[in-house]
Formats: sequence, C-alpha cells, structure tokens
Amino acid sequence: MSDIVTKPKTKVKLQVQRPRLHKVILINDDFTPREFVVAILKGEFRMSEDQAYQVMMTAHRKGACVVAVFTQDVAETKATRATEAGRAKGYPLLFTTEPEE
Ligand code: TYC
Repeated sequence: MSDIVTKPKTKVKLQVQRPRLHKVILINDDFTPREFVVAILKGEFRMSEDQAYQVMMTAHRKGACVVAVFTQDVAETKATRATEAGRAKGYPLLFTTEPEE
C-alpha cells in the first residue's frame, strides 16, 4: 500500500511592518505669545531657535504646521505635554496628532 503525501500549497510569508508614524501638528490661535510658542517647540521638541521660529511662523500664517513625526505613543505624549504647558499659563495653545498617510 502506498501512502501519497502531498505538501500543503499554502506558503506562509512573514512580513515585518514598521509602526505607522503620527504627525504632531501645531494649531494657530490669536492669544498665545509668539515667544512662548517658540520656547515650547524648543523645550518639548528639541528644535533650534531658527527651526522653532519657522514652524511657529508657518502655523501663524497658514493656521497649522506639522512639527515632527513620531510613533503614536510618543506623538500623543508630546502633544499633550506641550498643550498642557500652554494651558498652565492660561493660553489656548493646541497641539494635535494624526496618522501619516
Ligand atoms: N498667532 C499668535 C500671535 O499672533 C502666535 C502663535 C503662532 C500662536 C503659532 C499659536 O501655533 C501658534 N500671538
């Protein structure tokens, strides 16, 4: 008696995927002082004075500006900390996050 052993046709393909990155976005408002926004960008996002000034002015002129991209957890933590730093001074400064396409 002969047993016919057939190999399964399905191949298992292992895929390693990078975690999706999330943008931190700075939103303009009419009340937070420019220098305060620059100080937060330098302190929380480790930007130079020049970089921070450019990002602040882009948000000021266009309404919003992408600050940086991180993993979701880091993006949300930084956005929350930066928003709370403004709130502690009574400013409506807002940082939001959204997934990168
Ligand atoms: N528009 C603010 C002002 O004129 C400055 C500002 C810039 C506030 C960017 C928030 O995300 C911001 N004082």
